[in-house]
Amino acid sequence: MPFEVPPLPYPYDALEPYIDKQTMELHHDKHHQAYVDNANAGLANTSYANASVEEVLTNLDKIPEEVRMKVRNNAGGHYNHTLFWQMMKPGGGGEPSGALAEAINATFGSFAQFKEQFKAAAVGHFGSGWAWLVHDGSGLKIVTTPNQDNPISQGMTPLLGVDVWEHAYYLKYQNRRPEYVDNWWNTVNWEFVAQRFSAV
Ligand code: MN3
Repeated sequence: MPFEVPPLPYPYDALEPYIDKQTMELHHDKHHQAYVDNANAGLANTSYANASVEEVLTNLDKIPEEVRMKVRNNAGGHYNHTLFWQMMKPGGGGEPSGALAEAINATFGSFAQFKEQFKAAAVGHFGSGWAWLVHDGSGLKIVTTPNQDNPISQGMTPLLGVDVWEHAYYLKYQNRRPEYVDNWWNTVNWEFVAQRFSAV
C-alpha cells in the first residue's frame, strides 16, 4: 500500500493564533503531499513498496542505493509530519502530567528547564530540520535532526518534535524562529506525547 497523507485531525485554522490557517493548508496539503508522492515513487519498484514507514526508516541501508536518499528524505518527511499533526491540538499546551512529567523533571531538572533546552536546540539548529524529545532506550534526551531525518533511524523513539523548516513558520513569523517556537508550545498535545512515552 502506497503511503497516503492522513487527514489533519482538526480544522486548518484550529491552531490559530499560534499557527495560521494558510501555513497549515500549505504545510499539510502541499508539503506533506509532496513527501508522500516522492516516497511512493522512490519505493515503487523495491521490496519495501508495501512496508510501513517505520520499517522503511529503520532499514534505510537496505533500500536500493539509487533511491535511498530520495526515500530517506521523503519517507522521513511523511513520518515526521504524520507525527507532527498529532503532536499538536487546538487548546493544547500547558504541562505534561504523570510519569512523563516525572521523567522530564528527573532528566532536565524541571519543566521550565526542559522547555529552555528544547527551545535552544530548535532555535540553534542550523538550516532545515527538527528538534525532538526522544527516548533513546535508556532515558529522555533532546536531539535535532537535519532535513527530514527522524530519530527512529538512529534507534530512538521520537516523543515530541517541532518542525523548524522555514515552511513551518515563515508566512506568519518570517525569520523569527524563536517566536514561532515560543508560540508553538501552546499547541502541544501532551496526552499524545505521554501515550508515546508509555509505549516505549
Ligand atoms: Mn514541514
